[in-house]
Amino acid sequence: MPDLDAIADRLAAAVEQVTDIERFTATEPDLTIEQAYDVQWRGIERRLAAGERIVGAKLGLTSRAKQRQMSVDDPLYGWLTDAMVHEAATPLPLDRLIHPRVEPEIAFLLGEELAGPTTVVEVLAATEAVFGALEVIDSRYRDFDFRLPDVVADNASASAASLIVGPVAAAPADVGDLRLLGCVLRRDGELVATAAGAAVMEHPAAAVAWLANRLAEQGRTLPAGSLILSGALTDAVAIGAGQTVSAEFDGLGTVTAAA
Ligand code: 0L1
Ligand code: MG
Repeated sequence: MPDLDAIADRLAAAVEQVTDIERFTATEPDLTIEQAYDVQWRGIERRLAAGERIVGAKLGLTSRAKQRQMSVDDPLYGWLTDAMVHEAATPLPLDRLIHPRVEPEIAFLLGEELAGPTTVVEVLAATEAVFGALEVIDSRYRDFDFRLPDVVADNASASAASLIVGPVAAAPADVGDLRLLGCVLRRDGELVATAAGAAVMEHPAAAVAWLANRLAEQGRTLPAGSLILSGALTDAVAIGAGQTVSAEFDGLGTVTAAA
């Protein structure tokens, strides 16, 4: 059995030292997904012990294209803490990041506890507001080269990452069909990608439902007040010193990350 504590230590050191590492599955091919979630949770416990607080969760691999790349049929999840919430006006701390990439997402703020089994309709009913958001992911692994257990252990590429929440909070009923909600992604003002909400599991709320259902297998729920990043609408775009990445969301304003 892989030494889960040693893997958690190695990941924590890589965050602390801002160094990339080889994926664990290169030497531990038997590392399972459940063991990887165990490692992930050990990393979150360290953050909690250091005074951080869980504010929500994130989903990744929510598009069929990314799932095919990784040869999986399901998304994955990680946890968000208060230390990961980044103010749009503040430049990203590039000295804490290895190879950051930015991706536009629809964020859900839960007004009520969400417990699985649940559905898209129930997720929308439990949602107080949706926001446009940018997630800044940053894998611990050299060249973003990982297998599924590696990326799960690395908190779904959010071990050192952050999120920026957009300026408009809208009740789901006021934004219309989230599957059709459009997004335009630009880097330094130049168009990089366009997408609609359906890029995320055909409905971003389906990703939130998947998460609640997955957590229910462990007897866990998503409490009221949770902020959930439902998954990337487009491919992630690299950001470097002096660059800005902005996402314009239909009805939800524009969110900008500056480095
Ligand atoms: O938030 C994400 O979609 C990232 C999930 C992990 C895969 C990656 O780092 O590309
Ligand atoms: Mg993401």
